[in-house]
Amino acid sequence: DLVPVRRALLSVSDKTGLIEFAQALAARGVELLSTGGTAAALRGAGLTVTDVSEITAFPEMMDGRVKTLHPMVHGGLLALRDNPDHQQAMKAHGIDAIDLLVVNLYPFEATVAAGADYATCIENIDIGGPAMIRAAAKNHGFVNVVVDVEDYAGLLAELEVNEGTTSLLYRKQLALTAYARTAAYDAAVSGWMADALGEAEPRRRAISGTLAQTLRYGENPHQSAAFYSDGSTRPGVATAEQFQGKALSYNNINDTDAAFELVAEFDPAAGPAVAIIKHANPCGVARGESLTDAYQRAFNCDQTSAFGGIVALNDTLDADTAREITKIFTEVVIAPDVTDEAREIFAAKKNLRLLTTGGLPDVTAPGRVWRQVAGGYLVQDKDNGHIDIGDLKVVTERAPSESELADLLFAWKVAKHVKSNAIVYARDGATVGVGAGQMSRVDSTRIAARKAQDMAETLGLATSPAEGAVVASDAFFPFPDGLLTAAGAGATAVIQPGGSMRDADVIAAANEAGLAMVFTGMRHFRH
Ligand code: 93A
Repeated sequence: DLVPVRRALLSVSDKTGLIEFAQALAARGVELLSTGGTAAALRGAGLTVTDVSEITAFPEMMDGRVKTLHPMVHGGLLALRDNPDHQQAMKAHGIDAIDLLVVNLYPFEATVAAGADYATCIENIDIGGPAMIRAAAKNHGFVNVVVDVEDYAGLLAELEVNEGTTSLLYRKQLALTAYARTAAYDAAVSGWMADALGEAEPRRRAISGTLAQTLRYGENPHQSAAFYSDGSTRPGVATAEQFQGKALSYNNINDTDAAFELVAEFDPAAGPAVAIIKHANPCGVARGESLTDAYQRAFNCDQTSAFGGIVALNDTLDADTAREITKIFTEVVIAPDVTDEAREIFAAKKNLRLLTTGGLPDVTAPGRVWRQVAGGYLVQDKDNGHIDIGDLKVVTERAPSESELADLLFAWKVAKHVKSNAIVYARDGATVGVGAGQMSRVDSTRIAARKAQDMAETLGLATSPAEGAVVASDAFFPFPDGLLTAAGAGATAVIQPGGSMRDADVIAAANEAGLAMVFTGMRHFRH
């Protein structure tokens, strides 16, 4: 299955590394064909090149829209070398085989990212490039296709090892990369068109991405897994820079995402905040006087669960906080930035992964989320719902105090990131009990109260921190029971969407218990 590389077509927009690569091919006696700009660059470096327009006997025309779309090119890429009919057709039409295609596409994604106007974006949709890539990839039995500057060295190494030929396995790997590239390219075009149309509905969006990382395994060791990037430049786990520690696992990536998306709810201009995540749910979230203080308060919420957790910070990781974090085993720390001193402190902990993102994402920005079900995908807008004080409706006789209000809004932001049914007790800008993922709301309420009691025992507090705390519920209380459980644990104020058929009963129960309660009118289910 070794096939010699004798004739190559090079047509690249990104000319990085082109000359050295083409020189190495020429040194192997490979004949070079090329399109306008690429040919000019190669000639400029003293290489001998045949213009594609010479082979097609057509000039490049219509602003370059038609340059390689021709049977002399596509026949050379698609002909089966071992098929007599194909060989006969090549002979009859004077088509020579092309063994290597090197293409990188018009920079459509970069053009869009630079904010170019509509017509410029349209002109940057490459047609001939993807057509050639797909043709060469289809014919990987005989043809090599390179779509990434990063793969130049690999191809030269393959030619070196195999004395001017390539193996079928290698060509298959190139073809796989090639189709991933054209799929991502078309997804980018489709996504841009959806934005340009103001397409609110997500259903027209293509689901695609480029392979970012092959993972050791999935949620469990018997599941294989990979991480795909959707090309977004938004700060987050997909775009973060990793400083140390082994590669992230599937669960790490999922948990790190949950941690960072949660902490991004807290604008660093309003003060430091820290979230600690276990199994995609927060086991402690807090604001603080300093980042260290916020970390300690988040940690105190549930010291047991925080062991082996994922820590997200809304501001630059400093030395004091780094020192505090390294006191227990932590899997991953993600922050917008890190000081040199903090990095040094972390360097001593070889297994701790440190990620920086360069900033926080805008949690109110629109986005879409996908979930796979058997036989299809569910697509929805990202939950970027946001509540301000002005949106709250006081429904009880007693209105919340100023400090209760601040805690209610804090707890509400946290509850948005807790799996339903979510119940969050909070006090002085820190969670003191989280009930997550239960099938009944009253169970989540009981668990959250129990966690607050555990916190009191761990820290040696005289009373449960749920006493005098506020409570957030991600969806309405269908009956007074959950609310009464919270009141029984000592909560003084409640935030919830409202909208239950029994709202009147729940409000009456709140009044009787002396609770202040506000309705948000917005629900935050998270499944
Ligand atoms: O406008 S195109 O879609 N029409 C074509 O026939 C065609 N063939 C190659 N763009 C086409 N290309 C692209 O031109 C390649 O994908 C590559 O990105 C670029 C290289 O042009 P040049 O060699 O003139 O710099």
